[in-house]
Amino acid sequence: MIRAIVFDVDGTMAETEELHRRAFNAAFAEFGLGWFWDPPTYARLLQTTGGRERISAYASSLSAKVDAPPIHRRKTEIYNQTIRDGGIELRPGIAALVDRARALGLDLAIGTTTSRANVVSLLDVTLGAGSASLFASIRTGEDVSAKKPDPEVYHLVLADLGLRGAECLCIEDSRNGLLAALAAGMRTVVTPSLYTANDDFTGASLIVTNLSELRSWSASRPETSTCLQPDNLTNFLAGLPA
Ligand code: XBP
Ligand code: MG
Repeated sequence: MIRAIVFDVDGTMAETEELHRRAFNAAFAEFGLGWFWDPPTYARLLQTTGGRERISAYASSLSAKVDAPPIHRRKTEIYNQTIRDGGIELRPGIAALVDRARALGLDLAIGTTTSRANVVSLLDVTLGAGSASLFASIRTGEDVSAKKPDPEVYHLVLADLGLRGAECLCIEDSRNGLLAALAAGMRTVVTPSLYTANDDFTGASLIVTNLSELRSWSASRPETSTCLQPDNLTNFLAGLPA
């Protein structure tokens, strides 16, 4: 029985990575580092999850010494301002899934590598001011000692919800996120994003271009739904708004 939907944020709820990338570059310019992460470089660097860790890993690769926390704090400020200025929207099907889950009385939760302020800003400007309160648990990179693919963030979410992984459906966009979700025992639907399209999603219950495909997938291929059984998930997906 599915009792909760657990969302990743970056790349899953919204295509945020380009905004993260630009915020990193803006912070680097302010700190006079002379660094610039173009999209191919950023795609490679995303293998290091967590912005602070990404800065440190990049500095190490250049044999450079930097103090990553203040640079990352400034990056987070810039990113938040960008989000709050608008111009970001949820990926297709996310709002419908949130509505449907609420209508069915399922819990909603978030497990993300990014910081809480970034999550709250995104939810405020997309689902509405204060909409973080719709989520029974929001756990972030600030709560963990090891970031995805380590399952720590999802274990915290499950403890908050008082549920087992088998009672939750996770929505992820990246291999590192998928590995974290699977290690926490959750079946996982993957919606590849701009920066993760070439990842290996072995182990996913389902891979869809975006979540608005869930309903038609469920209706058109009932025989393949067995990978998501036994529970109420098939009916849940079939009942999503068109
Ligand atoms: C994606 C990430 C994040 C963002 C930047 O995480 O790796 O680190 O790129 O986040 P997820 P911060 O797998 O949870 O989608 O700079 O705020 O750490
Ligand atoms: Mg992600």
